[in-house]
Amino acid sequence: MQAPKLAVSTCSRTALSISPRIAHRASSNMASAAAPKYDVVVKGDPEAKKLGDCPFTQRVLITLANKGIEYDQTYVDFARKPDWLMQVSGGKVPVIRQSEKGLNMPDSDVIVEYLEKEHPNPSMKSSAPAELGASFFPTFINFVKAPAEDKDATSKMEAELQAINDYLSKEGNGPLMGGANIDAKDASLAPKLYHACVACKAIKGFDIPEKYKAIKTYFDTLSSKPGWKQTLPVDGDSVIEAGWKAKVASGWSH
Ligand SMILES: N[C@@H](CCC(=O)N[C@@H](CS)C(=O)NCC(=O)O)C(=O)O
Repeated sequence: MQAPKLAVSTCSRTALSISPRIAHRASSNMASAAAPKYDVVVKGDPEAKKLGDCPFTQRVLITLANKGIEYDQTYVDFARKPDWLMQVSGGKVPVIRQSEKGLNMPDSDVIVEYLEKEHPNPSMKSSAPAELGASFFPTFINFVKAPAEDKDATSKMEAELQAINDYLSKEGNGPLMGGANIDAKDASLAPKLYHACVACKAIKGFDIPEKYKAIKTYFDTLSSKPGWKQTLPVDGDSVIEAGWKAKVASGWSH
């Protein structure tokens, strides 16, 4: 995990009130009623209060759910980003806020490290190798944008998936990176891997869980965990699919 990149900053509370918020019950292991509640700024539909597609936000939501921390969500329509979000994070989500502490913290790397320090139980520290999946997201983006004849992009993508599949299949490992429980590696990697499964099937006709059995088991196991389904886009895989199709068509790079 990287060192914190950004200091905690404050922003206008009047501006914050314009965004609809919705409460989330993370799990049965609730924080005490007196504890200040986190508000997570997410991509989504502020009118319908629907969570959209962002693997970095999902990482933070999974972390909160897994630690049994109650939170609200503030939905931001990316076509109409509020000024306060531009000031706090340059327009990116996730951001976590806690009005009582004047906390406005962007960047999932920083946020999950902060949550682990503030809420050490249950620990989500991972014993999986730091390098496992470290290049997965850029490799996937390169692959999903590449023409079918780009064999290099294909073999790099397959190597990433094979390494993940091999690690999960090793005796004593799996079904999740954290074994039976979600750990920090799962919270970080699973949303990216899920985006890759959906986008690769829709755009490249490449069915990842079909080819890599431990990855299939991985998602079957995640589905039974609190904090997985509730942190995926409310309108389902079509949202992820449409997002990646638009990114590929625009020549986007991360
Ligand atoms: N390094 C950041 C990346 C966050 C990020 O890129 N979020 C995307 C959404 S998934 C975003 O807000 N992009 C701004 C935009 O598309 O306008 C983190 O880990 O939180």
